[in-house]
Amino acid sequence: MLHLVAILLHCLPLAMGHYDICKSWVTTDNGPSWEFYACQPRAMRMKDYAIVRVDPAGITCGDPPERFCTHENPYLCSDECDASNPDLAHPPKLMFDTEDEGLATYWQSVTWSRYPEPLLANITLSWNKSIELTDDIVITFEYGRPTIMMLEKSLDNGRTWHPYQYYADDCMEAFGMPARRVRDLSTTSANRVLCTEEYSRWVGSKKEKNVRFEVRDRFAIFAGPDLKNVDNLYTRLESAKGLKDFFTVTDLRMRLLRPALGGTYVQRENLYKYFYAVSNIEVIGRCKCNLHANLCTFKEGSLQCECEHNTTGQDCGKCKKNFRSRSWRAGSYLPLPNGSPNACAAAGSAFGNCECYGHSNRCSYIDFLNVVTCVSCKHNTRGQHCQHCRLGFYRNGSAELDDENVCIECNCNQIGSVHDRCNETGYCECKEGAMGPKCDDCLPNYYWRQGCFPNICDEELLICQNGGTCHQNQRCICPAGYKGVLCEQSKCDSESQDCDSASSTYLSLPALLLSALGLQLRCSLDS
Ligand SMILES: *[C@@H]1O[C@H](CO)[C@@H](O)[C@H](O)[C@H]1NC(C)=O
Ligand SMILES: *[C@@H]1O[C@H](CO)[C@@H](O)[C@H](O)[C@H]1NC(C)=O
Ligand SMILES: *[C@@H]1O[C@H](CO)[C@@H](O)[C@H](O)[C@H]1NC(C)=O
Ligand SMILES: *[C@@H]1O[C@H](CO)[C@@H](O)[C@H](O)[C@H]1NC(C)=O
Ligand SMILES: *[C@@H]1O[C@H](CO)[C@@H](O)[C@H](O)[C@H]1NC(C)=O
Ligand SMILES: [Ca+2]
Repeated sequence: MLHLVAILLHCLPLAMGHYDICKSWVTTDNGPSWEFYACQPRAMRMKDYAIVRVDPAGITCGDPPERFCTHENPYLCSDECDASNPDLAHPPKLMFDTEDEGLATYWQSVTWSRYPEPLLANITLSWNKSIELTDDIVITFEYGRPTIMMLEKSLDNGRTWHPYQYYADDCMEAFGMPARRVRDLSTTSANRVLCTEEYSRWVGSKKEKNVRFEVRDRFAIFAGPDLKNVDNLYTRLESAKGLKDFFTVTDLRMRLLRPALGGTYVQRENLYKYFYAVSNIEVIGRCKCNLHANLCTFKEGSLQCECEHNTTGQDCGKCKKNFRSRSWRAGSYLPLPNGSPNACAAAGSAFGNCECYGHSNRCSYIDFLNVVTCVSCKHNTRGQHCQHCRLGFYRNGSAELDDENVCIECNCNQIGSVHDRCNETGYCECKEGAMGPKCDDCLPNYYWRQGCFPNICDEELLICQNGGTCHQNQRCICPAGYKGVLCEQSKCDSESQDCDSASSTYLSLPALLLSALGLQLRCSLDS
């Protein structure tokens, strides 16, 4: 049996062949390197991974024990359902077991003893993972298929539900919908939700047991009756809006609304023959990994894609940390035959080219400039790739760009420099009179006092006169009787007694120059 299933899966058009590798090591003109492709996991028997829930409480037969009979043998009601006896119990898990040849095991509901109140049951399968259906969903009913039922699906782990298909022996009466067949759908209506009468009419409970959700017939609309033209199917799945999502589910729910009636009206006098019994629910599909993984494993109670292409998440639905230099995209089936990986851009790769040299681990896409840029550059760096130094810092020429200490503070003297920026060798821009790499020195003939100021006196050109001494180039300390910047002035006013002691012979060159410039030097004129 297992062998048979393996062969069956192998023969499914969407179970094999295409998109089964994510990357390969190839040799090119530039040497060997990885080549990446769109890839997807193999189809699996998804019933093995589903969590099942049957509602309402008490709908499963056997508690208390109950007798029932079949439509074929309506008056021999000697069969018994007893939840406390393993041989007579029919718990939900029997919808998912592997059956021995010929001996069906099944979940069974209570009988319709409360007629005319409807006999309602919900069977919900949850995967906590998006699944892409690759073959028909087949629900096998022992003792007759429901005369009214509905299949619902969820794409968000059961938060919202949508009708998937309606089933009734009379669609108009049950749902107010005309009966349609999936085989009659066209390319533009392949994802239509319809009501079908094909699986609800009474043909004998042994003759037809299956209710289908026809995935293959819908695929056949694009791939041809024998599903040979798979390329066209993949092209359509990629390009037709909503088509891929139509075959994607996280949960399925069978809403059983009225049991098999055996081809007649409900017979009130024998309600023991009305109930639901499901022996198998086959769901063949693959994990949805957005074409970024070819493996899907069962971990910690859930299926998870083994993501490639530097993606991550349960469905490979986002980029890995440090690979977010451009926005995430699903892989694509196109162009045929290998598709496009649409990998997340690795830092420094040809795609996104958003190396941040280790100074940032976040990139952001600026839409209107169409550029990807590093965000919050650290270590005093700045720029699209954190490749420049912040203002007030300069590049250490002997350090690599990814060195944490690549940017050195300029340290310009606040008073001596024009601003706190410096050039590539760390030189600051100095105010007049200042000098040195940091502008903390003064040019010759300047003195430092909260900045550089021109000398007032010195030992060469601006010599203090009349015995005055030069104090720190800032001023002349004049002997008694003299004043002026260079002590060149005699204090020979009316109060002064010693004007005469001044002598023109002491006049030095600068003083003469000053006098030549017409400055009033009263003492020398007086003498
Ligand atoms: C079955 O599920 C539907 C929602 O999909 C809910 O409205 C309904 O009450 C449920 N029926 C039972 C019998 O639990
Ligand atoms: C669903 O799957 C996610 C991711 O694997 C996991 O974190 C979470 O616990 C699962 N939830 C349940 C209810 O199993
Ligand atoms: C993903 O990142 C690794 C480095 O961590 C790199 O070797 C590999 O080529 C990347 N794959 C893709 C598809 O970019
Ligand atoms: C510049 O970088 C080199 C190499 O990392 C380092 O040895 C040197 O100390 C750095 N210079 C300064 C001024 O930080
Ligand atoms: C930086 O400025 C100093 C002093 O002005 C100069 O000698 C040096 O060449 C400049 N360096 C660069 C790279 O411009
Ligand atoms: Ca079974």
